Amino acid sequence: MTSRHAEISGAGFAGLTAAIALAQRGWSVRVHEKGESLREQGAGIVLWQNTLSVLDAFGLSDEIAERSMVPPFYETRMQNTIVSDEDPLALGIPWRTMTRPFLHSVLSKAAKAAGVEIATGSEVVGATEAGALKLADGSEVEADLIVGADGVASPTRDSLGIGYDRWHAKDGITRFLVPRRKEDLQKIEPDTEWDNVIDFWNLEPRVLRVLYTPANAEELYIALMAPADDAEGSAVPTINLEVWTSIHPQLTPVLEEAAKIEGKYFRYQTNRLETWTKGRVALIGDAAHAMAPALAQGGGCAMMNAYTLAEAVSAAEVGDLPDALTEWERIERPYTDRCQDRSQNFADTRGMAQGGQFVGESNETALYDPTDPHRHDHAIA
Ligand code: FAD
Ligand code: 3HM
Repeated sequence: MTSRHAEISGAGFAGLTAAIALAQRGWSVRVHEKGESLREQGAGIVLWQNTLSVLDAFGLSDEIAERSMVPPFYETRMQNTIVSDEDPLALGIPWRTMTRPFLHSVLSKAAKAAGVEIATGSEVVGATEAGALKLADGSEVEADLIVGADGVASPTRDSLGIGYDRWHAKDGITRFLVPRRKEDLQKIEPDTEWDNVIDFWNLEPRVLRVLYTPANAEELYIALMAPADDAEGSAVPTINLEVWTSIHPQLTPVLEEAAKIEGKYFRYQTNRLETWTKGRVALIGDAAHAMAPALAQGGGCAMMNAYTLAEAVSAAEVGDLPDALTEWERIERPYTDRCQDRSQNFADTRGMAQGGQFVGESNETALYDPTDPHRHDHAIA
């Protein structure tokens, strides 16, 4: 392949995954990250087959395994009664929990090792269909391929005038990484397997849900969900400890840890774009398809689409890239659209409180394997 060049806006999970996949296919790649340093501020993340297969294709599985977990069960409780205990592995769904800073550090290290140039403190203000990124310092850089991976407020998307519909759900979430405090939790509930993911739903007398996700031996990801119109439940930067421990007293040790940290409340949001591509520009990740996190697939879809994008453009002639992008969107996007719909529906109905989530169509995205050349033959369509 003759030398090809890509300029990417944003060094989140989407931008870094695209960068690695392109570099491994012979592209020269530069990523522009507006942050002064390369880091991911979020808390925890759950990855499934659709992203674990990408990490495996990158040769990163061993490194990921060093600081992540496969919890024994995914437990769901309603008003503190267990409604389901599911083992995704036994159901044929590979999964793994970890912290977001850890995943980000593994990807950024791999990108650099693959020869990707990462320019920090480089803010993108827009793009052109012909194949250029416009930078905040007034300069313009050209490429065969432009990738807009600059998140939910994407300037790449907005500069091209790509419109979108947006839905908000009534709930939102505040996320923390805290010490596990497993022994203290065991003193309170000795019979509980505190290595499980436990989704503590509480709908009465008020909607206050805690998603408890061990991320490794030391760190716990806890996500506190409350309706946006509940001023006490959604209070930040410091959570209302009294309110949260009154509903979830068995989690007091870790809620106390969360109360020491400044949190941000995110209202659930889905964005549906009129197109993911324009000319030589492709949008991936939250720039293209921000979604409610119910199915834990925002990062997952970002990474699987970044991977298939790299594969699609590498298989095409440079002159045909705009058409190749259109075809990539036609083939790959329906999986993400359906995932967005399901996640938004779970967020609207709070249906995950019923437990038993690993059934039927809900598993479609988790089971998707973007590295499988025959994936479209046997996917649930
Ligand atoms: P981002 O992570 O937003 O990265 C964008 C990058 O672009 C950033 O580094 C930013 O600094 C940079 N940038 C922005 N503007 C510019 C600019 N002008 N110039 C240059 N750089 C710029 N997903 C999962 O798969 N599993 C989960 O368990 C999960 N849990 C979630 C829980 C919650 C509460 C939420 C809200 C989301 C969750 N997600 C989860 C979704 C996931 O976090 C996102 O979908 C994912 O981080 C999107 O990655 P991204 O790279 O597209 O965007
Ligand atoms: C991992 C994960 N799963 C579900 C949600 C949710 O329903 O808000 C959030 C998450 O981070």
